Amino acid sequence: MTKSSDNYYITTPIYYASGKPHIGHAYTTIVADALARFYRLVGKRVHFLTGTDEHGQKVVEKATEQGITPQEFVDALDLDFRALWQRLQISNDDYVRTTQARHRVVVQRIFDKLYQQGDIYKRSYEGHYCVPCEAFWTERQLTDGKLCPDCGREVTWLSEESYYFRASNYAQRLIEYIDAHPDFIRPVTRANEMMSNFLRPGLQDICVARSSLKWGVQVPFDPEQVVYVWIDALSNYISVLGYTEEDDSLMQNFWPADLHLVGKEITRFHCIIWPIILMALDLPLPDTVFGHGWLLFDDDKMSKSKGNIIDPNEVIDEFGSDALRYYLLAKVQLGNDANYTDDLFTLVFNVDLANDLGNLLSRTVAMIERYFQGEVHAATAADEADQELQNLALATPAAVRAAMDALEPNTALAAIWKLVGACNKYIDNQAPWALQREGKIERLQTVLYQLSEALRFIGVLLQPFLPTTAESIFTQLGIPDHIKIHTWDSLAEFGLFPPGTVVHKGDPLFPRHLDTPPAEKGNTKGQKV
Ligand code: ME8
Repeated sequence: MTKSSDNYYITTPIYYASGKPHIGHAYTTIVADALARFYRLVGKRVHFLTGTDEHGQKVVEKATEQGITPQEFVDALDLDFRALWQRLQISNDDYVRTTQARHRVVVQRIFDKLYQQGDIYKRSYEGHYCVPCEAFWTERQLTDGKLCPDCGREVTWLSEESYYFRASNYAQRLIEYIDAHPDFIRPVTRANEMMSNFLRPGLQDICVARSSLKWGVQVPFDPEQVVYVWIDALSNYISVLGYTEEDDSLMQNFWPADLHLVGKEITRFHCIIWPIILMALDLPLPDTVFGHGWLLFDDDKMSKSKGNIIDPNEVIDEFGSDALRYYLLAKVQLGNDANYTDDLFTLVFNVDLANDLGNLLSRTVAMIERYFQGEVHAATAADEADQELQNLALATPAAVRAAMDALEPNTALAAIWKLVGACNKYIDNQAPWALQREGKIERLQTVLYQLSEALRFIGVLLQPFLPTTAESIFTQLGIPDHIKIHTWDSLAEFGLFPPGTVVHKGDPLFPRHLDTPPAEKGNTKGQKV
């Protein structure tokens, strides 16, 4: 069986369960969620995976500091991650933890198979090692001859007997693969980086098991050794699909993945180590690995090891989950770095969400209540302005689809906001209050019908991005669930909104924030902690 193009498999990195989730983790997961929801909306069968990476030295150290076992430590963090995903309405279909038995057995089988076929061998090794990043570096890669090129901390010298993967055997095949598959590594700048920094200079064999580690998956034929982080972590993408299990229907249906969405700092692992493991296992490679940019704070990367972290829970407490989703989806271009500041967040909240979208819904619903006791009446003859609004609404789904296919959620939201803007302009130009004053009731009914229908389009289109808001739009418009006009297919026609529907004004979607940004009120959100 080969994977159907109707099936879509998307993954986030599995996040280290060594510290609380921060806004960087939220960013990747929200983007993946918007894509997963979008492809479900257009009718694909989606498998969306996220999870936590729970092994490694850092976990042992942190657990020891707290006087608890590594398992207790990761169990507590797992709850934090899951709680955040729930608050952010993340619609993952599965959640993997590398401490789960289903994952461990697959890692062991993979390790065993690669050893049996000669891709993994044992030798002793000495090298520069960065404990926080859990990575070995060559002399050449170090900054100033002693610092980790990723986090800038001092490395230590480590010597031990370990298992190695013969990466060098696969380098040429991988170079040819990347050359032949321009969509495999995106954006293209990352593909160029991979080629010039790592592949063309020649691949060194990769350490895949360590005797100095105690917290991890045991090497099946050598209990002194533990599988080193990357083979363990990367295998999650297939361990959850039941690779090597008797029932491999998930594997058949969803592998290869359509998209591994990752931060740019781990592109290397996903575009070099993972593909060669897959080649060695004789499995197809994922369609795309996308290495997105970083959210920066004061132009510096937010990260647990640097301690300059923004807690997404605080942002949600203050502005709501959809506001955070909107900001990260609409104001960050996937692939580029972006600065996060409280001031910018508040501005975007007030302008795009409270003013543009929130007001559009509340004034439309308020006018229908004021002029027609809440009832939406049928439209009569459409004039040029009506036609223009209708044409834009009908063109927007294709624009959103093209943007999502191109992995540009910001462009998709810009297209939706163009429609929102056109609706607001339509209200200003049509001036329903004047139509009422002048007794032009039929025209008034038409204008309010056009707006209700355009808002239905906006509600449908917003579902993947702002799920709570989309639901509120449907509720306030009075669209009952059983009428199937919130589906993607229903956007093929403008005019499906049923006349006679009664709208219900609800709470404002986004109550305006007049406050000073939270950081200035003594709250630490957005400050280095
Ligand atoms: O690397 N901006 O886990 P991790 C944007 N366990 N995204 C950010 C970010 C920031 N400032 N900080 C983190 C690991 N991220 C491994 C992955 S996968 C088989 C194993 C996001 O907890 C981004 O997706 O350090 C980044 O790649 C990931 O979190 C790193 O999470």
